[in-house]
Amino acid sequence: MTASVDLIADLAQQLDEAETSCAAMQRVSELHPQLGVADAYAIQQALWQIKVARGHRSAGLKMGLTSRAKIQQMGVASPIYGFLADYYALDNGASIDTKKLIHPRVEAEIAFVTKTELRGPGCHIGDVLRATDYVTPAIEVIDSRYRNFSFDLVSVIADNCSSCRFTRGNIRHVVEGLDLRTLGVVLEKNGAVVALGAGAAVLGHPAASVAMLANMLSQREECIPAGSFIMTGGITEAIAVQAGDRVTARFQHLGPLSLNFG
Ligand code: OOG
Ligand code: MG
Repeated sequence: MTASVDLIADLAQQLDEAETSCAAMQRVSELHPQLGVADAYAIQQALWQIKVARGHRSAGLKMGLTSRAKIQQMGVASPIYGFLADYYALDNGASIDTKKLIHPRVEAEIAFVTKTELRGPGCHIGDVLRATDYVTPAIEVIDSRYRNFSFDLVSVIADNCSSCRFTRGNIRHVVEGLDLRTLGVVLEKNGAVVALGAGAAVLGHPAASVAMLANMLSQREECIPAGSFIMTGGITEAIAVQAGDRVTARFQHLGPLSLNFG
């Protein structure tokens, strides 16, 4: 780490303000080119502490940039992780006020809920499937706090991986008998198909994304606790939305989810 505690706190504050005031900011790596990945996760942690101090609680964890479609769209080729705060969570079918967001995009994701702890290093797909309580579909709404939705690895990690809102299914699907690699998803905007893919787009198998999360967390002596909700990353490229749009993600076997933007 190169950044001082004060700089980390200051950048977390700026990112939080960009979110709450809906005003895009300059990338942290432009403001401070010396920042590295460890600094970026420290800024993300400081941002989390700001939310906690405001009374928010954890709603789980997420992985990002885990599919080729996402990597190509954003130009950043390294998986990343971030936190999910309770106020991100929306009911299926909810309406989202776009005036409270900067430039939202939606993603279709497969999510896991764990029943036992997962700890790296060396965590693999088999460990994840054994530790899985159930899987459920999710739509994530991302909203980069950076101008033009443009960032590099350090900047997007600091910005908690553009996390903003999500909705998830409430039916619990056991993994036994589900092939998460061939499980298809069709993403629609205003009734038209805008993207489609299958679970294998995410690191070959969405459970590999959870394993990678456990392995990444082990680098800072942390684990995925039992009972965690984890989003594994967008299967397709993210789709920009604006007021008046309705988005539906239709997951094979897992059912549909929708969000409305007003
Ligand atoms: C970063 C967050 C990526 C995903 O599912 O890949 C992400 C971004 O693209 O803004 O959430
Ligand atoms: Mg995502």
